[in-house]
Amino acid sequence: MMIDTSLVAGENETREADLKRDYETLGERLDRRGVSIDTVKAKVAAYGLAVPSWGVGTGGTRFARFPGKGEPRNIFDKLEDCSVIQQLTRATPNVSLHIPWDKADPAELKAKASALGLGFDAMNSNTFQDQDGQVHSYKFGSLSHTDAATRQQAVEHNLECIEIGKAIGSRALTVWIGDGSNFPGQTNFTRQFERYLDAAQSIYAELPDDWRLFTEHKMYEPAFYSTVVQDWGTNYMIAQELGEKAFCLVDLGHHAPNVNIEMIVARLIQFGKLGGFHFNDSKYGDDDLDTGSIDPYRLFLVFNELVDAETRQAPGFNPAHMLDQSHNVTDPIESLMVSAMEVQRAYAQALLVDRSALDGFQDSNDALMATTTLKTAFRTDVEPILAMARLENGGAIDPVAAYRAAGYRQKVAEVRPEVSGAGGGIV
Ligand SMILES: [Mn+2]
Repeated sequence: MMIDTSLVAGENETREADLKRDYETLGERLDRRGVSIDTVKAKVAAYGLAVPSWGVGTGGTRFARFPGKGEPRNIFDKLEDCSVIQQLTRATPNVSLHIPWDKADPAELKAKASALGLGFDAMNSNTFQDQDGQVHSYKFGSLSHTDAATRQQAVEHNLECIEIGKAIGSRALTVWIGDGSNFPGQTNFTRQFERYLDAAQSIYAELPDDWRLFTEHKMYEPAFYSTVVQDWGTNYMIAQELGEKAFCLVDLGHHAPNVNIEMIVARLIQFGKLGGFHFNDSKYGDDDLDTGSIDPYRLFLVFNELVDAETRQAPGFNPAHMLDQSHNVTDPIESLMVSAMEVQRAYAQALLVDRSALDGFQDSNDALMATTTLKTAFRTDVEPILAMARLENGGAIDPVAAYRAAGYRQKVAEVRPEVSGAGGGIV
């Protein structure tokens, strides 16, 4: 354990009596609505999502990056930071690695993770930037590049990610490419997508039988005129073309403003192609703000679709859940803890929706009562449920307070030298 367990116990002791009262009061209120608080708590306690390894470093924009103190120096430091998030929230048992940023001896990765009580989620490949010594550049694309050797290099990188993933116990590969164009006429849309599909098929062909391939769409950036995998329609076509192990990954920030994401989620569930999520939030063009920080109602509406599918046991429904956000002005550990709890909150609220009442209002076209049914669930303060689930799982009632009291960041800053602030972009 990275944080002293007696410190966490001491922090919890000061809050436990209040929490018990709040939990009992909420339990009575939910009881009147025919909901068992313990059932909801058990589901929340069993819910886990993955933390991206790159999330624990301070992010930046294309203008600048302002590094924080005690940033992780390598994947092993990152795993330690991830384990702090899991220790205090009990919501993030898995880490999602990014290759080549996290490249290390798989045996050492596995040993470190299991010592920290962590597992590994989906592998993430990177063909959106060039690495030192790389033979072919991705400046003009990777899997959809006009040059066959460049495409082959990108395919081989993805196959390497699968190999590393097999060695550390991952069972999914997430592919996001930055391929696209910046000028009308720069590329032929059709031929470019044909090249992409051909390359993606070469990756898919090598996917182990018990693995899933997630393709992730993004409307724009780094390409600003057109993007090869720009929306869920194209993403769905890819999953259809590739086969039954291919699924669509929905990153909440990768859509145009006002797009009805929860409806996209419903469509992908209906046709058995929802692979999973990258949770974050956005306001204008940024796709990496903290989950639930801008529009928690939208997050709830997404979870409303997920709980609907879970309740009716939609065929093949098994989405992967991961945070994917960039922390520029906060301590990444604090942001990831709060975001993981926001995801759990949306899940708990969605579990409170009176589904048979909602069905009735929908069937009788009572729009007002249907939407009120959702609002009733959303307005419920489920914090006592989340906090009790954390406490009973060995976490902290108030993770941020416990983290600050432990002085973890100050401690690691003593051994981790300050990282250069030069340069912008993703780190
Ligand atoms: Mn993403």
